[in-house]
Amino acid sequence: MKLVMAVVQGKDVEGLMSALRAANYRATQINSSGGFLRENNVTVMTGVDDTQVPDVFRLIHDNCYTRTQYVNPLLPIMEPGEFYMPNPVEVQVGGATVFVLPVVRYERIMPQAAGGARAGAGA
Ligand code: 2BA
Repeated sequence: MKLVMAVVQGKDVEGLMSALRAANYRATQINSSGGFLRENNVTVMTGVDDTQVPDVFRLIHDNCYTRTQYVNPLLPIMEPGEFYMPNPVEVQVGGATVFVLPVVRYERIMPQAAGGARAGAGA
């Protein structure tokens, strides 16, 4: 089994999650942000059989798009009276940054409450 972790742009996450659901993959999304742009992105985690990894990559490929963003570089150290005109730098972000990790153990722990009642359901 493998854990596929994909860092995707927020604009693409709904499409990707719908495609994963439609193909019967379980997935979890975690809000994250990139260390470079400091903008919100989303990390999608899905645990799948080894043989399903290429299919998950296909769904990511089909639903995540490359976009151009502009970053303002950090201000340089300036002498009094110096003038600095920031020059935004263009960067290409995504489709997706994907990591594939081996899973040592996968378990869904689903104990039933005593007597079949739902825990915390009240008296
Ligand atoms: P960010 O760190 O905000 O990076 C956004 C985009 O800025 C990157 O797009 C890349 O085009 C550019 N960039 C990042 N670091 C740079 C640097 N030191 N110098 C010049 N340009 C730089 P992507 O490569 O598509 O990455 C999108 C997001 O994926 C990243 O957002 C980050 O959240 C995640 N990511 C990328 N590589 C990663 C890695 N090795 N480990 C963990 N997360 C990663």
